Amino acid sequence: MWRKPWLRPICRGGRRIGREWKVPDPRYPDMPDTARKPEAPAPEVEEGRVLFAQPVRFLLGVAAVSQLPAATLPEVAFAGRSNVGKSSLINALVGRKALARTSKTPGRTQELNFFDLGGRLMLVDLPGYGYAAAPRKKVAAWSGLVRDYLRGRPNLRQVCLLLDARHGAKTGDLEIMELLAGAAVPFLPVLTKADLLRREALATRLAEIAALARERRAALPEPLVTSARLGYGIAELRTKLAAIAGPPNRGG
Ligand SMILES: Nc1nc2c(ncn2[C@@H]2O[C@H](COP(=O)(O)OP(=O)(O)OP(=O)(O)O)[C@@H](O)[C@H]2O)c(=O)[nH]1
Ligand SMILES: [Mg+2]
Repeated sequence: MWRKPWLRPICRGGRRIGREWKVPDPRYPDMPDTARKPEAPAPEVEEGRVLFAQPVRFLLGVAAVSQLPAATLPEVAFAGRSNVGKSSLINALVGRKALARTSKTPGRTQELNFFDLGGRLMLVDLPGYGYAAAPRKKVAAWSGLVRDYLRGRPNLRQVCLLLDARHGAKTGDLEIMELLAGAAVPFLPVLTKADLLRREALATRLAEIAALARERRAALPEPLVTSARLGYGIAELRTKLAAIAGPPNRGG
């Protein structure tokens, strides 16, 4: 039936590579010949992925220290200036678009919002600081609440301190770093919105923050570069947070 057998591979979508004709594997029609099976992720990366694939639920919003939930799970809080991208980063981590509410205008998050991740880790979305346009009384109340929480929470294992990659660390950030050092709570500097900077500017900013972190007692090594918009650094942050989460709930 094939009068011109050399045309057979071409008719089947094949092409010549070196001296051989290759016909695509019909099971993987889009896979290029050079595609190899992707390497399996490192076990700790896999742990991070599994942790953040757990169901996550909004537990409660807290406007006063007296309303804080029981300090049972290991906790990680997301702190930073207003509009730095705290709520967006939490959404990127858990792979949900609008679990934590985000907004273009600063001052969106006005309470401490607690999210229970699979009964293994509590994520806490904090109101931002440094938002001058909000009523003064309100700002004082938020920052008082955030400070009291950061100082006195026994199960707070780590703070992700978010810094806008375009602006770096400002006065409010340095104050929080001092407070955390005083409370012996470790913090991880996390640069956000990396998609808005060129590569060179980002490298300079990262070096600057790494140097600043080296001088702080409470800083964890290796600041992280992230973009909630593009998903940069999200798997890395998941991996780091998996190291402080509680053990998987077996059989339940
Ligand atoms: N380009 C870019 N924009 C981002 C990124 N992450 C957040 N944003 C934007 O930054 C704005 C603020 O984001 P939020 O997540 O609400 O910031 P927040 O720190 O929770 O703000 P407050 O709750 O007001 O303290 C929104 O318009 C987001 O879309 C990012 O990775 N890249
Ligand atoms: Mg927010």
